[in-house]
Amino acid sequence: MEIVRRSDITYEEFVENHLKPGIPIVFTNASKVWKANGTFTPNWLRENFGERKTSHDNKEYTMKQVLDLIEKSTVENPAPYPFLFNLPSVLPELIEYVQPVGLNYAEPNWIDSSFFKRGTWGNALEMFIGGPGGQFPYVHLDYYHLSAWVTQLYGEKRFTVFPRGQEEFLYPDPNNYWRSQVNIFAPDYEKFPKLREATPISFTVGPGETLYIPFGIWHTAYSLTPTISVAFDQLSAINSIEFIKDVWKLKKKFGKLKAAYNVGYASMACLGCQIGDIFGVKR
Ligand SMILES: O=C(O)CCC(=O)C(=O)O
Ligand SMILES: [Fe+2]
Repeated sequence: MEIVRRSDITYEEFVENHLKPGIPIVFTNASKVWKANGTFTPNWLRENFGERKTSHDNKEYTMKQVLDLIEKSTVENPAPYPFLFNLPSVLPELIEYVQPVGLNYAEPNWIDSSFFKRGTWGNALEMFIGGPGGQFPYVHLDYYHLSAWVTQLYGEKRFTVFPRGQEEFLYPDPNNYWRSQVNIFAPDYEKFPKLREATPISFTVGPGETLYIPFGIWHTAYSLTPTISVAFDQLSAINSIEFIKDVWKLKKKFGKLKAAYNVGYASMACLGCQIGDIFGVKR
C-alpha cells in the first residue's frame, strides 16, 4: 500500500477518506498558511534562539549545541534523536509562525480547549530537531490515542506507518502497551516471527509537507538530513473514547482513586467539548 499524498483535498474529503477510516495522509502544501514554512532553518534558529535549552536523556543542551550536533550527525555516528523544544514554554515567540495551528484541517481540536490546557494530557505543540541517521527509538502508538500532525519545515524524514489492526505483528511491550518491542531497522524474525506478516508503509516527508497520523496507527520516524518539524496532537469526538480508556491505563499507576478522578475529569471535559462542537464554539 502507498501513502496518499494530496495538495488539493477538501476538508470534507479529508473527513470521509482519512479521519473516519483512520488512514494516514501527506498534505503536500497545507503548511503554506504557516509563516514558519521557509523561515525555520538551522541558521535562523541559531541566530535568534541559540541559547534556548532542552534536555535529552537527562542531559541539557542549548539550541546552538543541538544544531551543531545535527549538522555533524552521520548514519554511522548519529546525533541523539529526537531533540524536542516545547513551543509554548520554551519558544513562545514561534507560536505566531504556526497559525492557524490546525492548518485548517485538524479541526476541531479539543486539546485547545481550556479544559485540557493543563499540561498533563500529552504534548500540545513541539518542535523536533534531528540529524542524518537519527531514528525515533521505537515503533509506537501516541499516548492517550491522540492523533498526530507532523509538519516538516526543513529537511527530509522517512516515516513508517502500519495500517490499523496489526498489533499482533508488532509485539507491544506488556508493560508499555503503546510501545512495540520490534526494531524495524534491524528486525529479529526469530524472536518476533509474526513481524513478517506486518505491512509497513514507508515514505519520505519533505519541507512544507504535513503528515497526519490517525490515533491507533503504529509508527516511527527516521531523519534523513538535518530536520526541523513541528508536531501537535489532536483530540476530538472520534478518539475521545479511546482517550478516556488511556487516561485510566496511564494514570492507574498513581493509584486507582487518582485514576478514577482523572477519568471523571476527562469524561466531563470531553462532554463539554462535544457540546461546544454542537454549538460551534471556536477554540
Ligand atoms: O517525527 C518524529 O520523529 C516522530 C515523532 C513521533 O512519532 C512522536 O512524537 O510521537
Ligand atoms: Fe508518535
